[in-house]
Amino acid sequence: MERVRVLAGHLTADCLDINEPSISRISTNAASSQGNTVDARYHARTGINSRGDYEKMYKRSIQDPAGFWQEQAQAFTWQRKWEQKHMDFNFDRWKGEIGIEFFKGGTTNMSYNCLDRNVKEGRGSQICFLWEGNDVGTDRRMTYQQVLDETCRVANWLKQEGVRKGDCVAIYMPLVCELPIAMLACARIGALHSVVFGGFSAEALASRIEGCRSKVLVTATGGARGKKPIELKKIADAAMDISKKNGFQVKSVLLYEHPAMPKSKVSSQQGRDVWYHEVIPKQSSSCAVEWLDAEAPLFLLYTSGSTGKPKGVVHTTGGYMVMAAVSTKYVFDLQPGDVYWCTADCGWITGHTYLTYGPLLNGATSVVYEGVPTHPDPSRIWQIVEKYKVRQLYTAPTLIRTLESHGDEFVTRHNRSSLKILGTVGEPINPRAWEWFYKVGGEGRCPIVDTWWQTETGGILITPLPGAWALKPGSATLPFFGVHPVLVDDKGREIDGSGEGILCMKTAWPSTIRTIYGDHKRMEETYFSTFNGYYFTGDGSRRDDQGFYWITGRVDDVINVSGHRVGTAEVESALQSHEQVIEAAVVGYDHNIKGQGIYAYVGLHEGVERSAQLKKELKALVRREIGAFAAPDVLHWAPGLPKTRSGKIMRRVLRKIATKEESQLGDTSTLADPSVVDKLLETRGQ
Ligand code: 6R9
Repeated sequence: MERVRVLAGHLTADCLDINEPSISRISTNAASSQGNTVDARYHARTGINSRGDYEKMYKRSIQDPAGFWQEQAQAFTWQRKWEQKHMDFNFDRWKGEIGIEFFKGGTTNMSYNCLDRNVKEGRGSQICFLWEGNDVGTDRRMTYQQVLDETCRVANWLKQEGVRKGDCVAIYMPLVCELPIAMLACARIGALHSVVFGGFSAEALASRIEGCRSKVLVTATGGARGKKPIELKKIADAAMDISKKNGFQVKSVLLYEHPAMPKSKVSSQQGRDVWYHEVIPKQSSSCAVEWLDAEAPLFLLYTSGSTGKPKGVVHTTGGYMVMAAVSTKYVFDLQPGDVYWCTADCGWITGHTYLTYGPLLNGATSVVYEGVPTHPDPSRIWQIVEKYKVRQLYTAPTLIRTLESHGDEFVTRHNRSSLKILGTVGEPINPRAWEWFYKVGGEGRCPIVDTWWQTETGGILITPLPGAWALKPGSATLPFFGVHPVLVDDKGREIDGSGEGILCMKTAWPSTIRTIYGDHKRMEETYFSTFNGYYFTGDGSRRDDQGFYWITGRVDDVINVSGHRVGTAEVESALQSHEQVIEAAVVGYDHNIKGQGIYAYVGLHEGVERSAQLKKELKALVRREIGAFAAPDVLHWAPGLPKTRSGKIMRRVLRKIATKEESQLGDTSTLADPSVVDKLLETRGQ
């Protein structure tokens, strides 16, 4: 991956009103700026087949967003229709509280629209989930009717346990059908789900359970990913113990027995834990839906930011539903009955919007794969594509790079003629990986939709529409309907035409983040105070003369590891919790496969030996505190950290040392002790 980082010297702290390190770089993709064009032919069933078709609809969506979105919303079942003036938003802190409202006055239900509506429309016997287990040969299929029945049973059990509208249910599950079903069951009764990715540690799970005071936890004995089974229940138990010490007690646990981790191998606590297979089949398979206000919260999902603890991003019922449905339909040209596969886990936003809600709202068949894509070998993905005749395949650049590194033969041995559209998400895709995915994965026939969006945006905001315009590898191209991106400079002034700046949104879209759970002020500060009047994405971007957006990556202290957001502050705080550590600073660096890797500088107390064993311990500590994906790739013993006189760490210097670009350190005259740099260079590689 060839990337050139350009220091954004003009982006200073003063004008941004945030700390110096927070916005420090804009990187640009040198190879892609050439703008290689690829014209993948595809005829979309949505009727959007040219840039002209798109422009017409896009213009309307911007000129009359309320009218546009209500037209889109009509495809769904609403128990009560929205009011005439149903849409409103305020992105201006001077005018008052930040707020977003769509379909005001309307009532609907997500679970109804995903399940009952499909069954009523005759898709009861159509496959809803095609589940594929980690081991070849383990699979399972569930029809829409079966998913509806099971959702009702779980919903009834939740009600029986006292879960009510507005309560929060934590879900810590492997990627089995019961995971999206648990989400749908919550949605059915108006409870918020908070899905915690199965790769998170006990500490991380505990803080999420406490964060939303989940009285109920849905979990499993374990899961299977790759060669070794995952001991989920053990981690869940540890998490509940931690929460108990913190004064919060989970009342009931719904425990699913995963075949990879038999019942006999886990402990369960009487009075608190119940077995899924014992209690759920006894429940009734019908459960009336709770009709909810369009603005009632649907779920919260924790995500990492540049400071502090992860934030519980809240999405609401009506707007999120419409955005999920409409974006899935247009971006993937998804029609009822299509076999569609999103490789994400439900623990991330992509698994919410594009594995669960989006495909079901469109009556599609969603492939759910529990295992790792290279298990038992790197042909697995393509074998699954062949097995289920997948039409749309939506995945992440980090996976594409991994597969590419194993060579073409693993791909070409499988029949991929069913594939029509490929998609990527999570991080900027480098043109080389794009071209490999296009030529080898998609046989040079399938457009690639490089979709840019975030946990906070709920749905895709910048993306190609398949077949509508020629693509440029590395560019997410144009805004989706109803989305109004702008690039701003350091002073928050909009940049016209082509140029480079910070990506912001000028107006609200239906699935705009509504709040941070329990902390509205934090949401206002995080997203609406950097540039007043705009939603601040935290990403830099370039716009070329065709109006195409080229996302250049985060401009804040968030590291994107294999498409997963890791906050530097979280990793630092984990490292600092070790008694032999005095200070720690973490930066991202370019990594061939992961996109970005984690580089940690660690300062030790006087007299502590810098040993390989301690490095191991520290990595394990991060794994335990956050999760394996956040463990530093490189640990650098730091005799000191480069700090300004006011005590702020100059991360730009740390980034340069990490990438061996010390000849380009820039101005270090404001460092309190400039000799720190030399000392760091001496300890590099130790
Ligand atoms: C959906 C998701 C969001 C961050 C985002 C950006 C990066 C996502 C991208 C992309 C370039 C794309 N990102 N898609 N960068 N091109 N197509 O990933 O949500 O986990 O919240 O991450 O991921 O930096 O700000 P989330």
